[in-house]
This record gives sequence, C-alpha cells and structure tokens, in this order.
Amino acid sequence: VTAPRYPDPVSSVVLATLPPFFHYTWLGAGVVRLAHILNDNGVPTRLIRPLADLNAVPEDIRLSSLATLALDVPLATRMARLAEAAAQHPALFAEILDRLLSGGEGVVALSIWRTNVDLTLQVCQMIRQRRPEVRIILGGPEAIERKAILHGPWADAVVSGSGDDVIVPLATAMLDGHPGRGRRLAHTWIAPEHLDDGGPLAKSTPPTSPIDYAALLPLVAPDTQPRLPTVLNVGCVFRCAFCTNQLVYPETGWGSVETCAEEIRRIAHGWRQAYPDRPDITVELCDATINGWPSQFTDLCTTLITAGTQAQCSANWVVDPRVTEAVVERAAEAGITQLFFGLESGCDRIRKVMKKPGTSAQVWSALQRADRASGGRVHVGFGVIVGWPDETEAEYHQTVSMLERIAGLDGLSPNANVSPLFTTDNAQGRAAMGDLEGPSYGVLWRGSDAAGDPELRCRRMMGIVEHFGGVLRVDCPVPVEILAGWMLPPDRHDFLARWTAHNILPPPPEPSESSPEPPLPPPPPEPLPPDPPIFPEALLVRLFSLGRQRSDRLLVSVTPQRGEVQILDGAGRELLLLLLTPRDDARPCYRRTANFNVVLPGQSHSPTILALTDRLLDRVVTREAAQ
Ligand code: B12
Ligand code: SF4
Repeated sequence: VTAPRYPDPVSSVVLATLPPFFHYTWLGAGVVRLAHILNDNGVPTRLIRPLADLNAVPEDIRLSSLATLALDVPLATRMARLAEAAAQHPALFAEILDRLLSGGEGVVALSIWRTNVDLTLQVCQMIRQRRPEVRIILGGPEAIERKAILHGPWADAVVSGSGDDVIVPLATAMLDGHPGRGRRLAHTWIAPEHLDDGGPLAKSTPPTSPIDYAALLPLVAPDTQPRLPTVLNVGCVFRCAFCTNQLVYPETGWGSVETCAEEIRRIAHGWRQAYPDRPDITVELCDATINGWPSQFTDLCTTLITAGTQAQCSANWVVDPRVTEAVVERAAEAGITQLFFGLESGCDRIRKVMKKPGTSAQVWSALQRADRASGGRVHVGFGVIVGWPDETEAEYHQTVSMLERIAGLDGLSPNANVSPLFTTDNAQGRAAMGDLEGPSYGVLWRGSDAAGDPELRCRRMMGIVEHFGGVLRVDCPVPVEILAGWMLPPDRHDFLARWTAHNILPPPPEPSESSPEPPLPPPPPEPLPPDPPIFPEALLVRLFSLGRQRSDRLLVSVTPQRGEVQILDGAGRELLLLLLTPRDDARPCYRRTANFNVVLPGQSHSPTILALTDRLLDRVVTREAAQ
C-alpha cells in the first residue's frame, strides 16, 4: 500500500468552524482571532470554508444538531447518529475532509459550539483514520462548557478557555513533535499518550496590527448574505442568571476602539473593491453587548463616522436608560443599524431574578426613544424567554403585552426570538432557578412551580407565535414545530401537525397583477400502458391517509405505479414528494417503516415540512404495527 501523497504544506495549521450553521457569520470571531495570533507569531495558518454550499448539510444532520442544542442527548447517542449520517452522506464528509486536509498541514484546530460538536467529533475520527499523523486541537464555547466529556480519542488536545495565550505554544509543540509539552498550558487537556518531555514551550505575543481581512473575503464571497465577524470586547459586563457567559469568558477583555474601527473599515472597503457588483457585506460585532461601556460605544461610533467608513454593522446591545436618541442617531450614522437585545421578560419581578439590567418601563422608554431617532434606519431584534420556573400566567401576559407595544414601533422594524427557558448546570445563576428535576440541560426540565411543566412552557411559546402571526416576526431558536414536537406529549402530535399547517406553513403567493397569462399546456401525449404498481393503492391510501381525506390545508395523493406519495397544500401545490421502495435495510434512505424505504428526492426541505413528514411517517409506522 502506498501512503497517500500530500502537497508540501501551504501552512502549518488549518483552522475551521464546521457545520451545521444556523446563522450567517458562520466563520466565528474566535477562529479569525486565533488565525491572526498564529500568523502574527510566525505560525502560518489557513482558515477554511468547510463546504462550498453551506446549505448542503442534509436535514437529518441539522435535526440531530437541533436536538443536541435543545435536549439532553447523551454523547454516545449523538455520536452514533453522526456515524450513521457519515455513512449515509459520504460526499458531504469527503468534502469537509478534503478541504481540511488538502493543504497538508500538521495541525487541524477546530472551534466547537453546541450546534456543531457532534459533526466535529465525527470529522475528527475520520481525520484519525485518513491522516493519523495529523494532530487535532479542539477549543471554543462548547469545549469550555462541557470540557470533561470532550476529552477522548478523537483529539490530541482540548482547550477549555480562551485560546489567545495557548494556541501558539500548543500548535508549535505539536508541529515540533512534542504535544505532551502542552500539559503545562492553562486549561488545556492533552491526550494521555502524549507525555511531557520537559522541553521548551514557545511564547505567544499579542498581535501588533489589526486583522488582515482581505484574505478572508473570498471565504464568505459565495454567501447570499456575506458577513464577517470582528469583536471589540470579549466577555460581558452583565451576569444574567440563565446565561453561561461568565464560564466561557470569565473576565471582560476590553479591546481597542481604533483597532476595531480599522478592522471594520478593512472589511467594508476591501469588499467594495473586491466585489463591486455585489451588495454590501455586513460586519458582525461579536461582542456580548457593544454598548456595555457606554462611552466606549460612543467613541466607536464617532471613530467610524469620522473615518467615513460607511460599513453596515450588526451588534448585540443592551437596552436601558443608556439608549438615548443621540446614541441611536450616532449608531445609525456609523452604520451600526442591525441591533439585537435580550428583553427576556416584560415582568419586573422575573427580570430582577434573571438579573436583567433596567426595568420594563425603562426598556420601553428606551425603545420609544430609539424608534423616534431611527427614522427607519435601525432594525431591532430581541430575545424573549418564556417559562422561568415560577413565571405565572399573569407574568407571562405582562411579556405578551410588552411585545404588543413593541410590535407597533415601526421605525425599528422589530422582530422577536422567543424561546422556552433552556437550563444548564453551567448557568451563572442556576441557583435562582430553584430545584428542578428531569434533564439538567435543555428544554425538558420539570419543576414544582408555576411553569414547571414543559407542556405549559411550550404552549406559552406557541401562544406568542400564534398571537403575533402576521403582525410581528417571531422566530424560535429551534423551529417552533420541532421544539413543540419534543415538548408536547405524543398524543398531541396530530394536533401539532394541524397547528403547524395552519400557523407556520407559508401562505400561498399572491397572484401578481402584471404576471402574463400562463402558456397553454402542450397537448397530452398518447397514453402509455400503465406501469404495474409497486405497492397496492389501497395499502398506500390506508397507511398514508391524513384521517380525513382532505384537511383544511393538506392533501395526500398516492401514485402506486411509481411508489410516490405527494403532500399537497390546500391549493393543490406539491409541498413534498416521498418515494417509496420495498424495505431494504442495506440501502440508504430518509426513514424506514415496516414496508418501505422512504426517500425524499431533491434538495433540502424546510424543517416545517420535515416535521410534518415525520408526523405522517410516525403514523404510518403505528398503522403498520396495528395491522
Ligand atoms: C456573537 C455571538 C454569536 C453570533 C456570531 C457567532 C459566530 N459564529 O461567531 C451569532 C448570533 C451568529 C451566534 C449564534 C449562536 N450562538 Co452565540 N454567541 C455570541 C457571543 C455573544 C459572542 C461570541 C464571540 O464571538 N466571542 C468572541 C470570540 C473571540 O470568542 P470565541 O469564538 O468563543 O473564541 C474564543 C474561545 O472560545 C476560544 N476558541 C474558540 N474557538 C477555538 C478553537 C480552538 C482550536 C481553540 C484552541 C480555542 C478556541 O478562543 C477564542 C478566544 O481566543 C457569545 C456570548 C458572549 N457573551 O460572549 C454567544 C455564545 C458563544 N453563543 C452561543 C450559542 C448557543 C449560539 C447558538 C448555538 C445559538 C442558537 N440558538 O442557534 C448559535 C450557533 C452559532 C454557530 N456557530 O452556528 C453560546 C455558546 C454555547 C455553546 N456551548 O456552544 C454563547 C456562549 C452564549 C450563551 N451563553 O448561550 N452567536
Ligand atoms: S445574556 Fe447577554 S447580557 Fe446577559 S450575561 Fe449573557 S451575554 Fe451578557
């Protein structure tokens, strides 16, 4: 067997954040910063885009990542799912591996988040098989929050803290063939087989210049909404009880306004020069709160305005008395116009327990000032958490009534992100949540207080989605119908499918007045003799019927000759096509039932459609079992 040949390394380290991604700014400020530090300290480093088409991640992987985000799924189960996914989608994993390994670097360093941890560990194992000599370093928010369970054979090192001071000595020790020396570094786990030989460790000096973003522009150029991250301050000055920020970033690291403004300028100007025909790029300021230190925020805006940067920026901010009309006007002039804040609750008692800055009256006044100053230039999104363990129905309604007022602030084009309370043992104010039972991570916890039942919390979330439908844009961290499928008991799933069809499915497009008459259809071809049916029609109708032949919104149509089941909306448009073949456990498919292998042809489908498909197939499985 000839060893595979690799080109001479183009650099020493390859750094990446792997999919799935649920947001743009997929690249992550952490890896951009670490690549800068490595390059500045003489360790040539390549940042990569892990897939040409970031949306090519199949739905089963995306769904399993959402389950990891919202539920307390054991690591072994998650890894088994990803191993199966790797077998089913070899092209996806081959592309990620090729992009990571094609440069021939000796160290692969990966940033892990709750959403990509499972796929990243699977990729690490595949790197081990393909290039066992390559050293693997893991770091990032999830490596900090759940360090112990990530210490395993898939990595040579796991960094459970900031990578700033660690990455240079660690990568250098690995490239020099002495990974064990990393044992002497702070918050760094080294695989047991690597022993410390006591030799010297390289030192890291902080970078002296702003990040060179020109090299990063091509990475995001294929995106429909290109965004690049930068960060002014790492960490957060607040201590909201449900958040894990302080664990991930124990101290606030204050950055330089001049450096940050220069980085924003480089991104915006570099983009306009390199891609003059494309719409503007957005710079994401990845600070927890960009106005945590109010005078520093004023300085940043002033510097951007004075330099005439004209960049389009998004940022998280805190909304309380510090938000004045002058502040909003300056932010708008500086281009920081997409702002997100954590409202969380409209009830002052709950806000106080959560340690949110400001009262609800102060937040409301600040938003009114922002609305007046915005002149339609500033867009504000905000997060809402329903179901704090002892949140009463009346307190929940205080939040709803606050949202009703915010919905009218047209100058801010507001949108909400509503979430049932996610718990984690690592929350910095976990004690304030009281004694809870059930899974300690995610949305399924139980308690004896007013909001202790996941079903009730789910209804509060669905209540907001339904109440504001068509009035205020409301999203959820995991699509509402998927989250509700996990939070409601199984005997409510039929209801959920109907609720979803009614509340979530996109409305049929309005017929355009100017649209030309559709061309006449060609004459029908001579009829061919019908194909023999793959499955008896009666069987398909019995198993796939929706209960009623036609519900308000959905219709199922079967074509037994081709083994096809179509799901149509009320207007007869196809929402989804299922292709059925006789069950064969050796062939890959979307799902298997007792009789069928079910394949979803075509590109990826929306989570809503997939949730409906799963409900339908759950019912088929039950009906098959009953036969
Ligand atoms: C800005 C931000 C975002 C932005 C930009 C994200 C991005 N891709 O950069 C957006 C809005 C898109 C976002 C989305 C999400 N976010 Co967010 N986000 C933040 C925030 C506010 C700042 C993150 C940041 O850039 N910090 C500055 C950079 C420099 O830090 P960093 O990336 O963590 O990197 C440092 C270390 O982690 C480490 N490191 C990082 N990577 C690596 C790799 C190696 C090899 C090494 C050695 C070290 C290392 O070293 C870096 C410093 O040197 C934090 C909370 C906070 N208060 O700071 C939450 C936070 C990171 N987000 C969080 C979450 C949960 C999410 C989402 C999953 C939310 C969701 N419901 O979908 C998504 C997933 C994003 C994705 N990767 O697809 C959690 C992370 C929890 C976890 N265990 O994963 C945090 C901590 C908030 C919280 N407390 O819940 N987020
Ligand atoms: S929720 Fe936001 S403001 Fe509150 S501590 Fe976490 S990062 Fe800071």
